[in-house]
Amino acid sequence: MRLRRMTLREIQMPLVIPFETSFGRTTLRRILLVEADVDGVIGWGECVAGEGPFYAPETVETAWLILRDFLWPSLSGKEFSTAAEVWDLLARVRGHNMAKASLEAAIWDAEARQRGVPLWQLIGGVREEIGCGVSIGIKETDDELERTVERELAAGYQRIKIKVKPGRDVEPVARLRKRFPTIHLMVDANSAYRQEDAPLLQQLDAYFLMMIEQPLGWDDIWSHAELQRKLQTSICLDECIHGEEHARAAIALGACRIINVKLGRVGGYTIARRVHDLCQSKQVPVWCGGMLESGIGRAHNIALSTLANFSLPGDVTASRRYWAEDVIEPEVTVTSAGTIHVPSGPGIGYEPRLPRIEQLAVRREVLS
Ligand code: NPQ
Ligand code: MG
Repeated sequence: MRLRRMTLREIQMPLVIPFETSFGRTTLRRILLVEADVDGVIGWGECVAGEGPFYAPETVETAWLILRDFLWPSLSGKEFSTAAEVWDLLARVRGHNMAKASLEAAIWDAEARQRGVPLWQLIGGVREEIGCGVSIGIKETDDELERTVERELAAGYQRIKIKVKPGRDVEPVARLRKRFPTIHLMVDANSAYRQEDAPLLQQLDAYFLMMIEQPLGWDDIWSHAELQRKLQTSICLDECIHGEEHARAAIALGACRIINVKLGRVGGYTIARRVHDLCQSKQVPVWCGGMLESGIGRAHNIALSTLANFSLPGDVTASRRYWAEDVIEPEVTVTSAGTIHVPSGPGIGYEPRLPRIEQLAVRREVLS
């Protein structure tokens, strides 16, 4: 196999409702799509880097530059026998996992299409239906939050995650727990707290949360280990886990009991599978995180979620929770049981709508 051509496009899509986290508010997503031509077969990937370096260091601009100036030259003209070899070919570039993942995932899609098999089967997935949870942004009032949770539960979603930040934490959780005593509930702080906040975070132990996601520094595994010793509630790490080494360190140190896996954050399927396998061997459950993806990234998240140890519902939801109109056909839909049926077609199993993508594109570049 050889990468013959790589087409980068930036599309811009307005969210149906703004999404607020402890690091900021997003209303418009700038999304970098990668189209890879592998021996004449087209595969698609999505770069999940943000508009600014506030969740992670990469941005749409840095990813574009790295893809064009460093990843394309690392792959073009190179022969490989499977997408599983792509990670090693890109390894000379340090970091920039979101850029790497977008290209690697596109090549996995192309390989699956070339073989005529669903990508989820090619990566070793074991289930044809995945469980779904929702991630709810920070709301101005508890009333608004409560109404939103009510609506998502009515839609069938299996667990509710709310974003928290200092000043919007214990009270909203207490209120939700009172109103919904038995739901699967969790919080995500996106690194908004410090070690000194341990007493405040300990108050959350009273509400039987499934987990507290990434309360402390985005790259600080050690402090999470100290905090986990003081908490009954399980810590789940997101931002801290950039690869297998981080997962191994975090588990060994007792910094978390659950790990959120995102393709972009760990650099693609090869490392996502290594993190998955390691966690499975240590009996640490994983689940698939979300990055407000278009249908392309969403489809990849669905494929990833079919691996055996993705035993908790992920942040993988229906297209229409985010977009008025998605860029894939069909759109992603969720059953009333809060599940997604994994598609059986080749590759990611959804068809990119090229005319729609071109219409949304504000920038493109073809490398060949
Ligand atoms: C998380 N996602 O699990 C992330 C955070 C996040 C669905 O909760 C632009 C780019 C906007 C990256 C919003 C969810 C984003 C973003 C949220 C990442 O922590
Ligand atoms: Mg998170």
